[in-house]
Amino acid sequence: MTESHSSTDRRTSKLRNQIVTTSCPHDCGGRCILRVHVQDGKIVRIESDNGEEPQIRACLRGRAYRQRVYAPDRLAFPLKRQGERGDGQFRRISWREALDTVADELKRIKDQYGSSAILYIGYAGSIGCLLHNKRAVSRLLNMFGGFTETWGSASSEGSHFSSKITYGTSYTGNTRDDLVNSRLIILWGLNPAVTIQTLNTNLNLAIAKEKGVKIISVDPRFTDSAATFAQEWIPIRPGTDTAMLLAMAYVIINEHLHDQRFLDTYTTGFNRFRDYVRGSEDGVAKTPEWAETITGVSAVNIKELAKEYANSKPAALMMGFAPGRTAYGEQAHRAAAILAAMTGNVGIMGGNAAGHGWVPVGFIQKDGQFPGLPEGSNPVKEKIHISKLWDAILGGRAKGYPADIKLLYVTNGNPLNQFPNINKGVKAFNKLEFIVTHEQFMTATARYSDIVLPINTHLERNDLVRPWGFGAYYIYQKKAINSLHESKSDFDICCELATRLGIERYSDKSEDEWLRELFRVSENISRDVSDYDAFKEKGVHKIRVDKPIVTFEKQIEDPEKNPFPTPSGKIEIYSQQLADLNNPRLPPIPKYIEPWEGPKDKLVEKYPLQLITTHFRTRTHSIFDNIPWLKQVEPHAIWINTADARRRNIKNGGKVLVFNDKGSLVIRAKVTERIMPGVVCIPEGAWFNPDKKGVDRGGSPNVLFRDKHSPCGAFCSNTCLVQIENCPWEE
Ligand SMILES: Nc1nc2c(c(=O)[nH]1)N[C@H]1C(S)=C(S)[C@@H](COP(=O)(O)OP(=O)(O)OC[C@H]3O[C@@H](n4cnc5c(=O)[nH]c(N)nc54)[C@H](O)[C@@H]3O)O[C@H]1N2
Ligand SMILES: Nc1nc2c(c(=O)[nH]1)N[C@H]1C(S)=C(S)[C@@H](COP(=O)(O)OP(=O)(O)OC[C@H]3O[C@@H](n4cnc5c(=O)[nH]c(N)nc54)[C@H](O)[C@@H]3O)O[C@H]1N2
Ligand SMILES: [Mo]
Repeated sequence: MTESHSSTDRRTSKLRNQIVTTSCPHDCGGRCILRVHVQDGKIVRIESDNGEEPQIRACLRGRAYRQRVYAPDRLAFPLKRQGERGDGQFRRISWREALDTVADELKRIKDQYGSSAILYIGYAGSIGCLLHNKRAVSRLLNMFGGFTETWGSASSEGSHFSSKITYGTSYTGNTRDDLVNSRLIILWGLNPAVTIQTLNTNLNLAIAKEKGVKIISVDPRFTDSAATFAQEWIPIRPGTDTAMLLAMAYVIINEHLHDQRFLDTYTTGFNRFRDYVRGSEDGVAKTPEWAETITGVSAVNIKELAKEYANSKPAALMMGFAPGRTAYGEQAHRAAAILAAMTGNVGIMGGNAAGHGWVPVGFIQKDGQFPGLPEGSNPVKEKIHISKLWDAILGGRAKGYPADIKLLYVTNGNPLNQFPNINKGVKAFNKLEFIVTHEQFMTATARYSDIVLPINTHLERNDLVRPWGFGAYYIYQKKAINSLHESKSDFDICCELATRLGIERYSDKSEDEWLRELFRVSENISRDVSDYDAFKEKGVHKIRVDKPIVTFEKQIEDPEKNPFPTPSGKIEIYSQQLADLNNPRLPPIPKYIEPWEGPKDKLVEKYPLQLITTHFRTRTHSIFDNIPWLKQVEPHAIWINTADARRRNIKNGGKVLVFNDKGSLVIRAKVTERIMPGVVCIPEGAWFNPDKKGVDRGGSPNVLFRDKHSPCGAFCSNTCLVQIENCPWEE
């Protein structure tokens, strides 16, 4: 009895000893806690947070991570291309040959064409990690003489831009525990039940709902969030949000429901906005009837929502990033922030500034930036927008772009799949002299590369992980297993390349010394948990807050002492900075500008359906598309309204061809009333897989998108017109 008891103890303690606390740092809105069970150096199962409240519980992707680590198609060795670019034939080579080749090509291109001929695309793959991320290569290339950089956030340039103009900062949010203090919550293009936007958004929406807070969803789709939390769904045509928000402002002004004292004290330029809304500037009053013809939302619904919002203080107008990822999407975010100011919902508990929504918690430096490997400065100054890369590569200086690109370096991203106009991207890739990609899988980008270097996953290395924008915790990402096969981290590869490139000072620290340094420069953490070793041991630290964090609380309480960080010190309804640009497409007050590929574009005669591309439950962008467990959860399919499907004789589950002038793809149809007529939706991130005719069999929507950004630089992944028919070649 005693014996068997003690052997059980030994067994359980052995198991317990091998549960490693770590995280998932891909660019999803989560960054959760993973508790990884390791036996004999192998991961046997993955659980999530079972510690103190609030728990940071992982979703299905984090819990399925074991299948990603041990996937049979995981890249194991350095590879060199054999056949044509894209046909997938590679040969295993040694690390020495791979690194020599990359170093030699970098030197050759720099000598022959200058540093600007090197384009580096580092994106979101391990964006939550402070050390092992894209900065490893930008640091290396800066030390090597520089490179052509990209600009533009694929996520939220529209929302960032609007918040910086209106409030002077992207830190405009309240922690999610404040949602219970609202009387009304509007989820505007926000679907946190699927598209994670910081953990505990759902928990707090559920608590708010139980407490009786009214929740309304404004979205072209009846989302899982609408189904779970909302009392009302208002479908709206994509890219037309500004018109509806302006009409709401019209109603609020007309009925004198705006908070004039708030506007007088904290804002500047309201009268200019009021004049535009009433029509004295352009002769068009922005009435609900005007907006109805643009948005498809009835004038009655617009009036009701406007009045309800203005009369329900404190109310939280919560903007997703999706409305900003449209042709003139920045205008929608500007208009929303102004509605929040007009109703006095800024800087109060239960309110919401309707801005970018970040909260200043987590690993943040004194200057508001996230800590990371110091990148140094880039001698090459010009940058190219992520939507214009293919044109820049194809056209070069002759077409007015800042560089003639010859070499492409990719880490932490799958740009061929994730950036618009894939077919043009393929042409651009084919024009380049050399492409190297650091990857974990044979993505579309890797398949078109010359050298592919295998990268370990975050379960195979130590790091610090920061939450996504609004989360109040820090994670020490502890290595669970050794690097599989011959994989290495981006940082380790760069250390080895530095030697070959004659760069001596690339790194003077070990992994742990760097992490200690990044911990030290994090202004926030030093206040909370000052002891690195204790934090490392504990693995996770949740910030204790007695009450929700409400940004701009100080500005509202004492505006004299605490101006907003804008040029005027006030919330800028009228922006002199924008007026100075003198660009009618970036007006100083938000305006409705007719979008390209919108419902009124002539192109609707050929391509009558508006395509949106939402984030998906089973993927983080293109990550996890190859994971069998996740494939079973929800199939990749295009949402199409029953009426639109009937007209085309399309059946639920049938294969359809989706096409326009830029490309075509095959995908299964999900025929549903949950999307409004005239709009279709393909979840982003499916793997591009063209057949011999050039039709994408993977269903990657970026084959259909125009490579054009909004005036402020927003990525327009919800602005696209397409046609659909039953797939002509398959039963
Ligand atoms: N049509 C459409 N397109 C979109 C969007 C959309 O909504 N619609 N969304 C956009 C948005 S918001 C974003 S943020 C972008 C994301 O764009 P990307 O960052 O290009 O997308 P991911 O698929 O996350 O690609 C990350 C890649 O990094 C790899 N990776 C993971 N960890 C590491 C690592 O440690 N090192 C290296 N070297 N690689 C690693 C993964 O295997 C994966 O292939 O996509 C954008 N594209
Ligand atoms: N599961 C999962 N979660 C993620 C990610 C992921 O890949 N997978 N990615 C993370 C990243 S990097 C980002 S940037 C965020 C993105 O976060 P969001 O941009 O908020 O997410 P989306 O799913 O693209 O869109 C949210 C909702 O907006 C609706 N919508 C689309 N176009 C419009 C429009 O023009 N007007 C209105 N009113 N609604 C519209 C869609 O139907 C959808 O329900 O998500 C993060 N969370
Ligand atoms: Mo994103």
